[in-house]
Amino acid sequence: MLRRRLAVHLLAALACLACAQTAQAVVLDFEDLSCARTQPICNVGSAYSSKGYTLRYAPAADDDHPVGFHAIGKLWSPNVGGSTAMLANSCNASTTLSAQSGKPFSVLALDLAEANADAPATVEFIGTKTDGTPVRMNALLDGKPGWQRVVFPSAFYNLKTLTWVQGDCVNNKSHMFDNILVMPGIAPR
Ligand SMILES: [Ca+2]
Ligand SMILES: [Ca+2]
Repeated sequence: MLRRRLAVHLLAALACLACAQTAQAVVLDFEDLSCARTQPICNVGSAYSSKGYTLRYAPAADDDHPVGFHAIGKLWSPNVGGSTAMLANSCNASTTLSAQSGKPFSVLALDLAEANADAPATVEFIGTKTDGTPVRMNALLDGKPGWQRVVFPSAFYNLKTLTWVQGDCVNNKSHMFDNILVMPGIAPR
């Protein structure tokens, strides 16, 4: 009887754990940007907040006409599949993700695609750990129209910020992004 009760307790605890983890993980999917439902591309400003996280756009230092983030809709033909996505819409602009709570967060995955379906591109991700240490990873876009999923290694858990830079539009073409899977920081073992 005791053993059975223990098993029930364990099952309940495991179910709760799974429950809590799914509840805490969120996907930033940009589907709330309604202007992209009727326009191929629309300006959404220099910051976007959703589900406890914020993305900030910063133009390159020499950019005289920064234009901010733009939502990309299904009418934008390189957006294969047509799910609303996000574009830092100027060359060398950076995008920085942080948690609104100011607490550490973990980035698990996101999707990238060629913004103009034109050429391969490299996107460098730079995470900043809570102690200020940087972690880096490059993602290579294959140059073919359509989305690729980037899965981050555990070095990208427990970040203060995650930054990545738009292509220079000359040697490195621009990308758009969608479906950022994030969750609160995972305590190191
Ligand atoms: Ca989307
Ligand atoms: Ca592609």
